[in-house]
Amino acid sequence: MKTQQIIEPSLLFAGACLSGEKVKTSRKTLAGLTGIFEDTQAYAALASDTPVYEVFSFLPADPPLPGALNFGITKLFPGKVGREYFMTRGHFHARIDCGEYYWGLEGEGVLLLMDGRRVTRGERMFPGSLHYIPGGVAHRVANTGSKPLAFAACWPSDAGHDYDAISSHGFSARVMEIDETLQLVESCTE
Ligand code: S6P
Ligand code: ZN
Repeated sequence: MKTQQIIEPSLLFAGACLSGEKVKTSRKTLAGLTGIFEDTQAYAALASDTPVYEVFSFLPADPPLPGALNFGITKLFPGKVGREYFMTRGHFHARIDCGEYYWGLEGEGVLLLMDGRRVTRGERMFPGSLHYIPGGVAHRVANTGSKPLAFAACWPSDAGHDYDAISSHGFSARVMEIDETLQLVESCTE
């Protein structure tokens, strides 16, 4: 009888933590989010080194390969700039046909989804929520709770990121606290 050794996995995904030798970490502070929040005075009054989010990702194909899948966990801290909740930068995929899955692990928030005609909708995120993001749809997450919001993501390795369209025009709606209530407010600036 021929036997083989059963090996340990090279990645661990426990709770909201991703670990493994090849996991990369990136961190975003307020300094890296210039121009995305509506209230520029409130933004300027906050410490620029305030942590906003961390991304732990496993990118199996370097360079990217059609068919290969990336996996990542984003941990988005609670906070607000003026009345607007801390959020990710947001992006379209450079390869516009590439979709993505997001799913909620910890905390609560809102996933903003904006299509190519700049129509934006918001989906509630919570532990166990699952979100399919079709190709051609920009995505951004806001933490609307008082604890860190963690979500996992899986996307094609060759999707790429297009941040320029969002840097120039933003999303057409913002996740804000108005009169102590969570609101999705349509922007009139873009
Ligand atoms: C990648 C995926 C996520 C985000 C992360 C940070 O396609 O959507 O891993 O990169 O949530 O958001 P952003 O908009 O700063 O890349
Ligand atoms: Zn994406």
